[in-house]
Amino acid sequence: AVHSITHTSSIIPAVKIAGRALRPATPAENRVLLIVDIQNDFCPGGALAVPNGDRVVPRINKLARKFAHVILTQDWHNEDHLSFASSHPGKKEMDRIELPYGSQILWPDHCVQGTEGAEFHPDLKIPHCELVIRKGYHHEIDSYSAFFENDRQTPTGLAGYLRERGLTQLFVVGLATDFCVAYTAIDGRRLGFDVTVIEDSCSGIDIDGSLEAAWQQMLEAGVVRA
Ligand code: VGL
Ligand code: ZN
Repeated sequence: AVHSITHTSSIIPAVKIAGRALRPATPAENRVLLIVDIQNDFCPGGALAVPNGDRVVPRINKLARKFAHVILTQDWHNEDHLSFASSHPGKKEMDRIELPYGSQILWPDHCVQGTEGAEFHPDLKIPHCELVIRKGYHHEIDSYSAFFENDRQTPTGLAGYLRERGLTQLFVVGLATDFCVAYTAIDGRRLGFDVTVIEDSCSGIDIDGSLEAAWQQMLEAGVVRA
């Protein structure tokens, strides 16, 4: 099996997470770094700024250099997306509404396709990123997870990509811990991937205890907190 081969001549340094050295990366390796939504609108000054959202950027840049495989996600909404409070007269930001797929928090307009707010943070430097998964472009469905829209059924295509390429160990970082990171990590487990969330390279929104609840759910799903 691939995991039992010892590679001695790897040019890519071994990854250390929480002080633990993992196997050195090789062309055959199956680890992938999934970087969630490092976009201007989720950073200070943006439309849906996550506290300290930009603080994770240099950490993620550094971490990414140790991964042979890196994938980015990009929240990518239509202008009048149903998850925006502005699409619901009489509602305000952070109100909740019921949609066919469940409860939906109404967000400020953010990450609108083609806008500067939807661009990746300018300091994010991941030249070897091999795939960008865009999500949230179906008008009536929000999409937190990199795998499925919030109906938990409409796929983004990421699972197929990972399976076809033999990438089975996911390391998830980015914004926001309690929404897109958590949904991605939990769906990854549901689909049978090994999932580790690297906490110091994430930042949360934390609405009504959502950060603690998200960690609880991630741990219950078998996500490793590193
Ligand atoms: C996100 C709320 C709305 C996220 C995206 O990236 O966590 N949160 N859209
Ligand atoms: Zn969004």
